[in-house]
Amino acid sequence: MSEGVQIPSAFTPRVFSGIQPSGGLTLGNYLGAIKRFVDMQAEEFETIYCMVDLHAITTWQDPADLRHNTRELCAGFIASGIDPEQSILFNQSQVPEHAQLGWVFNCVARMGWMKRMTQFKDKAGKNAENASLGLFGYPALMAADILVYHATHVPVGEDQKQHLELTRDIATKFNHDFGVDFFPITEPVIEGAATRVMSLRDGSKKMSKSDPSDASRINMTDTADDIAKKIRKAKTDPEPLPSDLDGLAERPEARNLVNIYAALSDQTAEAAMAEVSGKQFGAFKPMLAELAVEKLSPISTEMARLMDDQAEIDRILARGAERAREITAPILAKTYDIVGMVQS
Ligand code: AQP
Repeated sequence: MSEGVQIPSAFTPRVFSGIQPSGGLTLGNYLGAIKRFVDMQAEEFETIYCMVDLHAITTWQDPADLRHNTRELCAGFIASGIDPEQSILFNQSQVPEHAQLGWVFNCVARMGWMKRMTQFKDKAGKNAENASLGLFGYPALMAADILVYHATHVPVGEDQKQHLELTRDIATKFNHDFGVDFFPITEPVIEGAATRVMSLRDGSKKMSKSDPSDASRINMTDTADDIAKKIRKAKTDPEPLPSDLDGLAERPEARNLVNIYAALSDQTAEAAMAEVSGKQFGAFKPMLAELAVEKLSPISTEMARLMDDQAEIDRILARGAERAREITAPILAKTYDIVGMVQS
């Protein structure tokens, strides 16, 4: 069982999480989310993992790219260790109950709550008037993604914490408004040494698949040479690594590389720091590059192999959607009943 994970007793321990096919998978997605997805699959949870394509279109996606990225993401999940027999693996648009419950939650969530969401502000930037309505409503759909399974636990990176709090607020308000105890109050699972992997070019910015600079991120499909080059060129400072983590407090780029090293070597940041303290970046970066290549190359090789048989990926997604709907259809039907929709 992951550290600190509480199981609310009335609901089946069930994990849901998703990733947007809005680009290729990054090291941030892998360390912040997918590694945890794999750990939780090995524990006593039902695990449900989704390619959230309805979320992806909240910003412009070229249709051919979206199709490719969805299949590649599915390959990335499997290559990283998600077993499509053990877990339910599918893309969101094939399970209509996500969008249907999302509409109900649009009517539960309050404008004031949504306006406080920092990710909307970050993603909409200075041109918020021109952002899609979907981008603004994104967190209500995310609450539906989770609660349409009565999921009890959601492994995510640090950036999703506020959306998880909103999911809890929506569940609480729904239960209160209708006098029921129908939706669980979901626990976020934000664990590991790299819950927020930062850009390799700017330690104040999250590593992101849609960052215009490819040098800012490590893609899960990067070659060994690309990975080594990007780490070699990663922004750092001239000082050697300090003796403890406190010494990294004002050095975000150095802290980021140490966190990545820790997460890739399955250590705490403290243990990794003890191993690398005093090293110059000239010595530390090759160590990190070697470790990253050792851990990521088998995944990218397997992704490429899986992408050779896209019909098989589509079969996995269709089967996953069918299994998902066995859970979502009765939960949506009960929600409609609670709300007072006549279903004849
Ligand atoms: N840099 C990161 N560090 C740790 N975790 C991260 N995650 C994303 N980036 C990092 C986690 O990955 C999961 C899926 O995220 P997502 O793709 O659905 O959305 P996102 O957080 O908006 O990711 P990106 O890469 O920044 O996508 P774009 O560029 O399209 O907006 C989540 O659990 C997230 O926390």
